[in-house]
Amino acid sequence: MPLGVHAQYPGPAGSPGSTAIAGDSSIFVGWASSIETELASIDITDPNAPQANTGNSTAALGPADSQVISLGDGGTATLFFDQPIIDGPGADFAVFENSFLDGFLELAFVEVSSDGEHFFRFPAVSLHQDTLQFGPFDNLMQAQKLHNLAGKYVANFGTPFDLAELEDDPLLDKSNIQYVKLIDVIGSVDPDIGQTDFSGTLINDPFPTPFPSCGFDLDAVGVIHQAVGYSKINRGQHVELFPNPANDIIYLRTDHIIQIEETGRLEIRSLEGKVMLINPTYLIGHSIQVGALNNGTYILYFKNQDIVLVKSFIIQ
Ligand SMILES: [Ca+2]
Ligand SMILES: [Ca+2]
Repeated sequence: MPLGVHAQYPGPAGSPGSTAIAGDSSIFVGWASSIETELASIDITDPNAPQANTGNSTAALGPADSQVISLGDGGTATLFFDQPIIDGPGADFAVFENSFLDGFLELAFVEVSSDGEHFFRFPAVSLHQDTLQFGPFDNLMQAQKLHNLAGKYVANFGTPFDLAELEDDPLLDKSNIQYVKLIDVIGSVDPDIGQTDFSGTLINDPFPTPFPSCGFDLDAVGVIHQAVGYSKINRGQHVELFPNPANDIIYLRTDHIIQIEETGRLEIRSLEGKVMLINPTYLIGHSIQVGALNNGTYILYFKNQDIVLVKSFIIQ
């Protein structure tokens, strides 16, 4: 058993020690406010199979209500939030699926990102056997054999995720999580199609499921710990570094719709986290001299009382 893997994990909603969180819990301080989806086939083994087509993507926004969007085999949904998610004590957000049986669970990997480009996956664990395929009507799955996989709990109960379980990385700012991405686990135990948990075990979940509601059915993502007081321009898509790749000079600028004049602390760090440049009074839009940096990838942080920005760029 690899380091960090337990013999078993918390059991189904309602059982002693379960970490399932009811959708109407006052622990939730926010919900996803926008979404992008890439829906996939209802049967990845059938080239003629249609896309999953249950629900509208807006069903995943706002509080858990059992209205869902089905992702299909390997489909994805990326969610955005009005305020960044931060790493507070214990779980920081929870994902809701719509299973109605403790033994029939459709699973998804969960990834987070600060910049919209670099995503970091929670180390998923499946302790189920990975040789005998679970079918859609077997009802044999057990929540206590799953960890860091969305869909562990039935409808109206969120599966919690704690950012502290992700390894530290200079490209991930746990005080500024802008994006949560869900990737349907295909669930096949055929190694050519299936997907593995962090220890290399194939993740067995009901397969195939050639129905319009195939794959992970995303109901909602609830926020437990969020940054407060940030303006909306902290969304990665509203700011850019130009030119990128850069050579001598780079500009941090906002888009033409949201032009702002904000002063704050600017830091440029190497991928190893070493601070290469500091300007405590940088005004957004002004040039940044980067000619002294060696070729490579760097991360720019901009922070004041209203805004946190994290963007990577290349010097070449
Ligand atoms: Ca946490
Ligand atoms: Ca919903």
